[in-house]
Amino acid sequence: MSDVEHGQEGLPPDEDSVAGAAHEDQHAGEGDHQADGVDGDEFEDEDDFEDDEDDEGEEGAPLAPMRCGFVALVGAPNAGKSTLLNAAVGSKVSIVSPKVQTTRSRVLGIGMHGRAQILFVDLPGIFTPKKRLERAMVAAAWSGAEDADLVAVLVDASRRVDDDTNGIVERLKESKRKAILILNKIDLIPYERLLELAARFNETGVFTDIFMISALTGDGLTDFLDKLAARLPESPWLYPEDQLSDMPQRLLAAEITREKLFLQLHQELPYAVAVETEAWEEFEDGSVKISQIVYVQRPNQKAIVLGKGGSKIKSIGAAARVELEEILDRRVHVMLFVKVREDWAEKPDSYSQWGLDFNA
Ligand SMILES: Nc1nc2c(ncn2[C@@H]2O[C@H](COP(=O)(O)OP(=O)(O)OP(=O)(O)O)[C@@H](O)[C@H]2O)c(=O)[nH]1
Ligand SMILES: [Mg+2]
Repeated sequence: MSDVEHGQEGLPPDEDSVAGAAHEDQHAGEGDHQADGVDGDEFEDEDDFEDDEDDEGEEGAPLAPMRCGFVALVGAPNAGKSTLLNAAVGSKVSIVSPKVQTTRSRVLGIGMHGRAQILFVDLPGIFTPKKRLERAMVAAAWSGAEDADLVAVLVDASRRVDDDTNGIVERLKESKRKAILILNKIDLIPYERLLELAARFNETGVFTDIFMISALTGDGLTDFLDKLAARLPESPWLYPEDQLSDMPQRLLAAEITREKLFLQLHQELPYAVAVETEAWEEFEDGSVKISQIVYVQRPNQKAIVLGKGGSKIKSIGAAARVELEEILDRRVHVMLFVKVREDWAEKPDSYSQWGLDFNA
């Protein structure tokens, strides 16, 4: 048996969640709060928008100016960048796993926060790369940081400050680039430890602000988003307000399957896989059939990914289907084919589809 197919058993979605609905909920909760608070002390010297008669709220009160800008999320692998992006957007846009180096390329997440459209740029973790793919990932992270209006450095506060994080701070310092520090995972540690960490990073002179949050529980998130929104340049929004990302659906679907591979495989295997959506067929009953190729690098890896009697790939496909049904809000069939392609990580076309630089 060379390939395994499955997914025909797809069930109708049992949840109403639509990708676009999350934003609407978020708006409902945050609109008032934004209008009277966000621009407070930090932008007193900006436009006197009370003079602008066109920019009035329903009761004649002036609306805060529209803001929009890119915020790059950088940090060592596993700091919680993708978790934060999803929490800020209010929907699953970027994949998350307990393993390092989950994110491989830039992922845009569009967060609406009152009158601000915060364009979060989730990036691969920054570490010392050895392989070609790793070099491309780290290069993408730094170029994402360079292109952004604001750089936010995420640190896993529950762990010892590692060399990767120190290296990031050092490079920002050398380039004289100011950044925002986010101490994440505060649900895991006592407050005293946070204060020590904050003092330590404050001494570097790189950070204009320090926030303490839990991307997982949402603790500290609203305050962080309020302050961040106020920092963005005045600008019309660049995307429709119900859009969550610029990622094509085929790529998102491939990423969801890759997340399930990361969650269900171990040791070096997650790093040996790549996923490509090969076909996307829509049916009259509203369902969609998504066919994907899971590339591995060696025949023995293929055997593990398939599992006994195809059980592993079946369970990976089922998990992907459940999540895709939730995201796409319709019935989904996922067909996975496992193929050995020894050199997928050495082929330029793999890199171009993820927006990575093959020669980084
Ligand atoms: N306890 C706790 N866990 C968190 C928090 N934020 C993220 N995590 C967990 O940390 C792990 C890594 O999260 P990711 O969001 O994938 O981290 P990342 O920085 O995007 O990692 P890479 O893409 O590999 O660079 C996952 O298991 C998350 O559930 C947090 O605030 N508290
Ligand atoms: Mg990530």
